[in-house]
Amino acid sequence: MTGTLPWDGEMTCVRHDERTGASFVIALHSTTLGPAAGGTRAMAYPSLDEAVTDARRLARAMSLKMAAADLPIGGGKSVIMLPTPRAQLDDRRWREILSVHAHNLELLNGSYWTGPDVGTGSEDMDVLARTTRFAFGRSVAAGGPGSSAEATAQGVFSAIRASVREVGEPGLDGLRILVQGLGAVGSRVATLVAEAGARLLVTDVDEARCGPHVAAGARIVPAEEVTRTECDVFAPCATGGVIDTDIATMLPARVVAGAANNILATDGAERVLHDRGIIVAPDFVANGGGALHLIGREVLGWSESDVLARTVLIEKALDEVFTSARKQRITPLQAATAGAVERIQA
Ligand code: NAD
Ligand code: PPY
Repeated sequence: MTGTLPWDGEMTCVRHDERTGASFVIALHSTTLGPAAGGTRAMAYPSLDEAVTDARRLARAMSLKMAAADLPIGGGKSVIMLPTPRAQLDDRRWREILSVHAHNLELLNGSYWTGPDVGTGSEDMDVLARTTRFAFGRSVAAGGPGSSAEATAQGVFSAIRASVREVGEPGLDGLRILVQGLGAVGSRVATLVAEAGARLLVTDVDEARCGPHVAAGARIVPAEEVTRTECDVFAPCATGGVIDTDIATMLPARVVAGAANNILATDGAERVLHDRGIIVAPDFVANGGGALHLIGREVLGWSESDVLARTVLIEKALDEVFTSARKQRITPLQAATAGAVERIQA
C-alpha cells in the first residue's frame, strides 16, 4: 500500500469480499480507556489506500473524542468501501454487505463496537444487532437509544457559543453563521443558531434541504462558494477535509466550529487560521454530543436528560481549552489534543 498516513494506532483490519465487491477497513486506534468504538462509514472511495487512511484518521479522532468527553471507551472506526455509491446499491446487496460487517464485528469479539456514521443509520444498526452485540445506536423501536444527531447538534451549538465568546462576542444575536450540510445534524444546528438570533446562511449539495431554512429567512450560498463567503462563524456539518492550508489563508470567517469529523485537511491549516486570529473549535470536542448519547445511554445507563446535561458542558470544556491555549501560547487544537492524550496516558 502506498501513501497511507503514518499510524500511531493499535491495529488495522482489512477484508475484501468478492461476492458483494465491498472492502472493509476496521481501525482500532486505542483500547487504553476501554474497547474501541466509533461509527461505520459506508461510501465509495477512489482507492483502498484512501479508505484505510480515512478509517485511521477517523479512529484517531474517536480516541481523542472519547478521552475529551471523559468516557471510559477507546477509539476506532469502520469504513466500508462500497463498489458503487450507496444510493445506487440495491437493498439486497446492502444487506449482504451488512451481514459481512456483522461477521467482522463478531471476529473482533468486542475489542471494537460500531455505531452509525456517514452512510449508515439506526436501521442499519438494527440489522447488525441481529447478528452481533457489538453495535451501538439501534433505533428506539428496536430497543436502542435512536439517532445521536440531536445531541451532536446541541453540542455543536454549545461549541459555537464558546467560540464566539473567544472572539469577543457576547452571543449569537446578529452574527452571520454559515452552516454547510443540512443533514441530520446540520439542519438542527441551523435551527438552533437561528433561534438564538443569528443571521443564517445555508448550503447543501442537495438544494432541497435548504428549503425549510430559506422559508424561515436563511440565505442560500452555492456549495462551491462556501469557503469564499464572508461570515462570522463557518460551521462545517457535511464532510471532513474542507479546510486545507490554501483555504486557511483566505477563509473569510472569524470562527470555525462544526460537526464534521476532521474538518481540517492538514494540521498546518489550523496554524494558518490561528495566526490569522481565527478561532477553531477542535472538532473532536465540538461534536462529542453523539458519543455522549450513545455511550451514555448504552453503557453508562444515563437518561436523555443526563445526556443533555453532559452535552451542554461542551461549552465549558471549550472555554477551558481556549484558556489553556492562550496561557501556553499554543493553538486550541494542540491544547485539546494534549488534554485528551494526557487522559489516555494517565
Ligand atoms: P448526514 O449525511 O445526515 O448529512 C450530511 C449533509 O451534508 C447532507 O445533507 C449532504 O447532502 C450534505 N453534503 C455532503 N457534501 C456536501 C458538500 N460538499 N457541500 C454541502 N453539503 C454537502 O450526516 P450527519 O449525521 O448530519 O453528520 C454530518 C457530519 O457530522 C458528518 O461529517 C459526521 O461524520 C459528523 N458527525 C455526526 C454525528 C452524528 O451524531 N450524526 C456525530 C459526530 C460527527
Ligand atoms: C462519531 O461520533 O463520530 C461516531 O462515530 C459515532 C459513535 C460514537 C460512539 C460509538 C459509536 C459511534
